[in-house]
Amino acid sequence: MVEQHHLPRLSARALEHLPAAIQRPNYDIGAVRIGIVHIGAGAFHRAHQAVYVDDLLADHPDWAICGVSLRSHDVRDALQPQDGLYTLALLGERSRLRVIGAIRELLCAADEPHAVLARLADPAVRLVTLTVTEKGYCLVGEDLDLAHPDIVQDLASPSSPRSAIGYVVAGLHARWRAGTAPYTVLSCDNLAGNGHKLRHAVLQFVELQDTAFAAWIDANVAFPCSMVDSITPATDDALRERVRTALGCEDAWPIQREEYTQWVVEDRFCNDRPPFEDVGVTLSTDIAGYDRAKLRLLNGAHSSLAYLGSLMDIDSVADAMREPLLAGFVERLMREHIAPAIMLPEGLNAIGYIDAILGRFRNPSIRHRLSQIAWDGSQKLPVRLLSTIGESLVQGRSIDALCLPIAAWMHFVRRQASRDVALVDPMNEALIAVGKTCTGQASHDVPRFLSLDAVFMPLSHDERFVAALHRAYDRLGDAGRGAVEHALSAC
Ligand code: CS2
Repeated sequence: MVEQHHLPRLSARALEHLPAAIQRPNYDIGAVRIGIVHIGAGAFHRAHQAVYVDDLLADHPDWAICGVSLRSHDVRDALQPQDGLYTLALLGERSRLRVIGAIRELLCAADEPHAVLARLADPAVRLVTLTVTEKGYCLVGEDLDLAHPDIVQDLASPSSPRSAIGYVVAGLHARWRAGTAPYTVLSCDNLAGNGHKLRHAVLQFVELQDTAFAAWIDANVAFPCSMVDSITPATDDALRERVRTALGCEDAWPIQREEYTQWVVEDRFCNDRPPFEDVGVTLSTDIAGYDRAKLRLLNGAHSSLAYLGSLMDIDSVADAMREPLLAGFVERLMREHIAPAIMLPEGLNAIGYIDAILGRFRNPSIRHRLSQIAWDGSQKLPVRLLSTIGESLVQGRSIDALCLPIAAWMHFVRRQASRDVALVDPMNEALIAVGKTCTGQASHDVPRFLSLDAVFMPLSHDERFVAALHRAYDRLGDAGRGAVEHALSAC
């Protein structure tokens, strides 16, 4: 066994003793001021938006971040004792480590709601960003789910919110009452038209509360859309050990991502904005095309690998890309079935974009587990694959290949249910209930899945879709490795 020496904790004081190869903040972390509240301070935010902010704080010190977790105190408890600092591993041909200082305050809303509300009311805060994942928006279809328990509670007591929407609204309410300028609300989640969806949900919520306040939001608050992209595998022991050895410090929660990163933001802010263009963010007036390309191609391919690969007992994306049948299928899916069915942004070359995605998936320095991508299928499939299926049907295109990963998800749910393994999915209970009744026969199982309106409406009424899904489900047979390979070679 390797002897574990007691190492000092990463902290402001430890910064100057770090080895020279470790990049660190090029500004005084004690001298910057909070201008952004971020809701959902998980690994993706810390690996993506916080890094752009870290790049601009030396010249623009009033845009530091207050990172808020809605429920869990894990991030706060890990990072507060290390002065908010954490290590980011950038994985590429020559991987490197970097200590990020942009998050200057960490709050857990469940434990300290008043501190969060005070920050949101602070006029120095001009921007609120969110990464709360698809389910954090509490939507059914395009609308706010008024039956969602968190929304029910927040509508009943708006001054002590629980949901992200509830906090965004409570902060805006304090500013409206105080005559303070509102903040811009910027969604950074993988949802098409994320800003439009968030705005619509906020207005639906507020209209039930106070129509004058709703009119003020409608006229004064900007909800720009954004597209975020960087592959961020969950932290594992190998990363912790690497960081420990390289820094000579203990970091309670280092994170990792690929070197590649992209952030496209709609340039529509209502109260000042960071000079994002100086640090590599693309500001655009229309980001719908970028959004579509990324969600449908990269994320659509990712979810396909996740479900088909899991049935084949494959561990990671890079491993999946070493399986010729699976890699070939996903490449055909992107080139022949997704790209031709969607409108790409002007100037984006589909061939090059898909080549780059395939290269990123093959990156051998990254172990991105398929089980991580398989989370929240009920939320991801509609935006990633079912939307493309809907458009392909309108265009009269074949949807057989696109239905294979959907059928693989159904078999995946069935398999987990038969093994009594819970799914990481907000619809876990409903899905496991369906999975438990499955027999493996398409005629029996597929209609049961299709009755899950939140996932399949409006497609479940389309006969062509229903028929193609039955075929795909049957094609996957017993959903063992051999059957999946057979189905992949036939598609
Ligand atoms: C992945 C994404 O976990 C998943 O569902 O598809 O997190 C993906 O890695 C990112 O969107 C890449 O930008």
